[in-house]
Amino acid sequence: MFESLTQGLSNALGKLRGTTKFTEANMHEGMREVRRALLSADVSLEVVNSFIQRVEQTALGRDVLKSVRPSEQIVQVVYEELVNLMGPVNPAIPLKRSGPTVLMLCGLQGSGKTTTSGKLAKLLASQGQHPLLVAADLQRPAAIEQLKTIGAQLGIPVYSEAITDPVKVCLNGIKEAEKTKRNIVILDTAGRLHVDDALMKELEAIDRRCNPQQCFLVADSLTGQDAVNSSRAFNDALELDGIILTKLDGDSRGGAALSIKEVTGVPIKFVGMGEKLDALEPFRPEGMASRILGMGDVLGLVQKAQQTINEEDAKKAQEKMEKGKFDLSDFYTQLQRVKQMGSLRGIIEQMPGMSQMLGDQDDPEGEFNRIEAMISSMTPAERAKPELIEHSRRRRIARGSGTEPHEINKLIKQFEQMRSLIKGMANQSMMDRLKTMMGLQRSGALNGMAPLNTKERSKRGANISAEDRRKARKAEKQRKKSNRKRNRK
Ligand SMILES: Nc1nc2c(ncn2[C@@H]2O[C@H](COP(=O)(O)OP(=O)(O)O)[C@@H](O)[C@H]2O)c(=O)[nH]1
Ligand SMILES: [Mg+2]
Repeated sequence: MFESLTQGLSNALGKLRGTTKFTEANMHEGMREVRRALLSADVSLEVVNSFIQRVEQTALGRDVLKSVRPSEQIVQVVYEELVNLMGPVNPAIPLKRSGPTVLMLCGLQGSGKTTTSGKLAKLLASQGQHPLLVAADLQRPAAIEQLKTIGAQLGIPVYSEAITDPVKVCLNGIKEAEKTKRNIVILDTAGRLHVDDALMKELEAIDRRCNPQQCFLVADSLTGQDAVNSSRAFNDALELDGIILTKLDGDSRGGAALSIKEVTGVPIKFVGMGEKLDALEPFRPEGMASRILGMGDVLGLVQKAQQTINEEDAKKAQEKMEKGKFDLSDFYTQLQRVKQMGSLRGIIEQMPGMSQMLGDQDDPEGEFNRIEAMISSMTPAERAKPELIEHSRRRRIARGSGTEPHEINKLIKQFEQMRSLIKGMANQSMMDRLKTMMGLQRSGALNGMAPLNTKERSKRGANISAEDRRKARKAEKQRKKSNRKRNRK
């Protein structure tokens, strides 16, 4: 994910790092490189220009040039501005107190609506909700079957009807949810290859008649600026509440991820990270910015780890990692945990230093198993102090694990590098930032999709009269419009 963008930015920022004496001129030069990297990542020109301007202004305003470590400060500023560019976002889905909460998913054909409907249902079900999927794509005959298959896999009911009016299917689906006590309805609507009038009319009719609490656009990140442009069109017609950006797992450039919020005013709320039904994550700009700058996403990793292991364990591992007190035994434990967590590629990318260590393997599973075999052939003393491992020990370990002595050597070298990288990160102020977020996260404040408490819910207007809701929608539309105007400037 984002390989070419990360590479470009790290080259650009790396050059700045090599500078011993900082001046306004060479910072400007460095920013030119950053600009080039963003443009070749297909970030839209207007977004790149305002981004660079903000970074320069902030850096100069903060007197980065006079600071002790100007190059690191600039990385910090770029990180903060990336976060600002993509955020703020609250991926929580407010639930209605009575009656089903309706979520409408729309988007172009092939963007991932049907898959994402299933993923979202799974995520919500895992949080104790009771979703119902509604097959409202009546354009393609196979679409209903596709959703039914997904529903059967997940054990989540799917409502469908052999008629041609999608509005009716949606309305009946909502009635069905009321009857069968499902508290969330997910509408999987039809798409077209391009934005066209017929599609927009159909979607507007569903929006008007079903009055969904949230309307999400599903957009394919691989289509870059096309995704951004079509999002603008969908938002003009439907007042989107959020964007679900799919196929980020295959996106090496990141142009849509970086541009879409700035251009449309609509935040990304979830990201699709793979074809499997568990590959949907609430969007966190901080994690994304860290990943883009090649620093890994410690918090995201910890969140995922918490789903498989207990909190105490995760806290300990996190602290050890931050302090750099982390030996091969810990690493071994981590590897085994990681194996329980699912998609290895994704996890490797989130772990600082890990992707450098494993390289761009086609078969990360196989490489994991080799590393595991090597470490399990070491004695506890060797794991704690890899420097003990000299020639004859190396041969013994290689024989025990069915590998070659030079591979043992390589593993130890790379482990040392990874350890110093993590330790280095711990000294940066960005780490403090992550730690603060960790604190928030433990207290539950970042648990994206947990239903809001009653007080907050009524504040958000989830359970108010139709008249009030209309007024609120009008005001919201106005706000979004002026947002858009501002963003277009
Ligand atoms: N790699 C990857 N593939 C995805 C993701 N989301 C959807 N897809 C694939 O994109 C294709 C189209 O998805 P589908 O849900 O049928 O799109 P729809 O036409 O919008 O309903 C399918 O092959 C999905 O498996 C994702 O996040 N990552
Ligand atoms: Mg579909």
